[in-house]
Amino acid sequence: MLTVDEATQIYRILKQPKDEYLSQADFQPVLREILATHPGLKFLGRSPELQEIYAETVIYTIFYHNDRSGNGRITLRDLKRGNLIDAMKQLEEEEDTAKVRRYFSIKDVLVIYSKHWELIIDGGDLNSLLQQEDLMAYNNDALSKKIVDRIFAEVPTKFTCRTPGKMNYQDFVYFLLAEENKAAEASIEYWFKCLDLDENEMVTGEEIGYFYEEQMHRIWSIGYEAVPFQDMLCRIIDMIAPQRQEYITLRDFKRSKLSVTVFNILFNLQKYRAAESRDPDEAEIRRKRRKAELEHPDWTDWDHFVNTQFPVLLRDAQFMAADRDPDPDPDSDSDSDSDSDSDSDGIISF
Ligand SMILES: [Ca+2]
Repeated sequence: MLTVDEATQIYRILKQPKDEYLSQADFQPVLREILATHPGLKFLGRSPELQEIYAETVIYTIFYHNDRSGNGRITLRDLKRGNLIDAMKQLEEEEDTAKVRRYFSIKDVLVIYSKHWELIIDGGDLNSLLQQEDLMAYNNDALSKKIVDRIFAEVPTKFTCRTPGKMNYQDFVYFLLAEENKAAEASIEYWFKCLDLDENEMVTGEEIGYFYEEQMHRIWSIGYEAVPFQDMLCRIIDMIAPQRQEYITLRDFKRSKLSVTVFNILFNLQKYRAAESRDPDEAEIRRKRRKAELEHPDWTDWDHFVNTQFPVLLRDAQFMAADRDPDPDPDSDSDSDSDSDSDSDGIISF
């Protein structure tokens, strides 16, 4: 009998016999096994809540990148096309999940979860829902209303949340990966759908104008000079260099190295400002980013995001722990292990 390739073997083991795809539920046993056995996740054993956050977040991240039809199913073809199998193999050999980077990094999970938690007024948990106003507040009101309207109209992805007008944790994870990992294939598709108002698979000057109009007002409102629309349209066409001058296709966006810049120009005020500002603080952030890019040429936007946000998260977690318990009782039975690393201690307290 001929031996089958690795992807096919894993696919057959994980899927339900009657199905020709993998569902999120098929990954639950995999995550349970990883949580029970992986040395880098041992410290999560003390917190069932964090174990659940880890499993859910990893599964959503896997589906964001690999469920290419957006119907909650990963086919064998999707699995062969993506990099999930490689990441699973790497996870087996690597004690530090952060080194695997894709899908399974505990750092990624904690950054994602903390971003969700930050947006919920009065704190929340995995089951807390977000509404449109909450998402508008993301990253200091970075996004335009028009783009958030498109997200809540469920144009780029159908929400799995059953409460109308609300976004659940999975829907938020999809948004965050699209926003902070804009160059990923799934993200370019996400934003392309948002921009393509009439869903004819082309983004025209008129559609660009619809989004840029609001952005121009926002740029003015913070005291910056906004590039007039026609000039900006020419710049965008130059940056994307589409096959046809009249419109931009998904393929044009995927081929261009400047799609992320264009998306930020059209609907993200903070990222637009960060790129354009002469403010010394912004210049310092850009300098640090360039340094990190030289040191880690293989990092994606997502890796840069996680590595900037994680230290902030640890610092905040430590503040919060100190605030909650300003005078810890020295007689109390502390369960802190001397063998756990400092990162894990910080994480546990958040
Ligand atoms: Ca269109």
